[in-house]
Amino acid sequence: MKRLICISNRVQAASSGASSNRGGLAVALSAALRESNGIWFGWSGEQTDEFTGQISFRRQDGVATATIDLEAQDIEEYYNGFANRTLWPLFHYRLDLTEIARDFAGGYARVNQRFAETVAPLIEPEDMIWVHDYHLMPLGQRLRERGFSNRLGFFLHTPWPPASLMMSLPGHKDLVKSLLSYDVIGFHTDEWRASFIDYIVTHLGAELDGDHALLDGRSTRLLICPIGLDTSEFTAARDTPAARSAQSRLISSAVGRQVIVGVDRLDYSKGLQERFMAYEQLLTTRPELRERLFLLQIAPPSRGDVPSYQQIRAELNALSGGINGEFASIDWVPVRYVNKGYAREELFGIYRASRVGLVTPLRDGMNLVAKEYVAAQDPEDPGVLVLSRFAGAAAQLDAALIINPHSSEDMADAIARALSMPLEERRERHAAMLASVVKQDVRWWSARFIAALEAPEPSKDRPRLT
Ligand code: GDG
Repeated sequence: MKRLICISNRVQAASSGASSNRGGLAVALSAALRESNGIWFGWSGEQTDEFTGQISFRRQDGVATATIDLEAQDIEEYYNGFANRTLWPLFHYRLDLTEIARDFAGGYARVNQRFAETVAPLIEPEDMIWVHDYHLMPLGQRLRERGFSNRLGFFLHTPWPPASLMMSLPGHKDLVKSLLSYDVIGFHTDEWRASFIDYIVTHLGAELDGDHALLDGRSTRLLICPIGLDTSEFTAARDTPAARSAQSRLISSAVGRQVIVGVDRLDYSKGLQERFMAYEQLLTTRPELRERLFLLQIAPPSRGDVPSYQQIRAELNALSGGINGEFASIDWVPVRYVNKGYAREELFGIYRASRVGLVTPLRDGMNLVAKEYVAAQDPEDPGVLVLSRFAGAAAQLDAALIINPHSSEDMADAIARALSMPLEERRERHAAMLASVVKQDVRWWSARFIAALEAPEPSKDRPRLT
């Protein structure tokens, strides 16, 4: 297989055991890179006084990494700005939180140019290049402009928003057009791909030939490629002391009460306020359940420099405090709200000890927590996954209890149903979901994307502009 160069905003090779709040991308990419013997290039997460483009090479947990430091202005305008205050909310359908500023757009263009300049000397003619996520959409075009004719792929880990929302972004046409410099673009679901196709056909005049988009003589394959879990690595946690200890601590502290668990980065896309409100609805309308259950919400803070994240944190503090103040008794706390991360092994034990897994984002590209919850269950006595229809994962995990997170009543009904679900139905639903989690795991995902990247063009006659 040809050498693979992965490029993403941050380089955080996965290391099991460490307590962290690494995103799904880190977990997935390390597995893919170890197998392909590739290089992972990106920002170190460090700040430098002046950008030099100097690369630090390391080997982290079996993965070769190459990182650069960025200037304070880059971090503010590109990362905190355009990536996290403009594109992230826009791509999660939150126009109300989308901040438009020319400085942000300028910083985004500058850092993408810097990525292209610094990664260029590492690229050999035969390498395949796989760029990740919304931070680096124009990078493919910047590399083409430098004369690279390598196979170039891009994977979007978030949803793709409807064209009507995309149009609120100044310069949207150039940005989307730049994506068509790639040979392959991967999406988690048919829904995100369909939104993209709608945009490029309506606003760019692109044509479709099967799953290829054609524009200006270039052809780009639009691939549905749902990310999966490193299922075997994750389930290997079962017999570790950390998993056993977390599981038994949670069970013994529950003193017979049923555990409902949520594990999410503290992010407004995850629907945490709506989840707390639905739980409050459950306790209000079903008093017989009080004292017989509790909600454990693990929510490690993320992107704390961004004002909307500070605000959601304050709102969640108020909501959880309000529920506890209203319903707690001398020996029962209805919400255990924890703003810190746990090691993956501990998470395994926590999922396994929980009767209900609540994954209720308002919008999510995929959501790996849903798959982790399924993988961690005891197949003989599994818990029940309550899953938002707006998570990409719902397209695969349709044996979950699928809910609308905007309806507290809908969610409260589903939690009540999950708590009283007969064993046989739990087993059936779990078996169906586990089969999909095992079959379409992270190796399946990376192999599918890489196969598309390696595949020859459908028509050799079609002129290609570089
Ligand atoms: C983006 C997309 C897409 C969470 N708390 C702890 C912890 N985590 C881990 C989870 C899971 C990962 O973080 C979160 O992944 P998600 O997929 O749920 O969400 P995002 O971070 O928003 O990821 C998403 C993903 O990219 C991949 O394409 O699925 O839709 O938004 O693995 O377990 N890990 C540890 N301790 C914690 O406390 N160790």
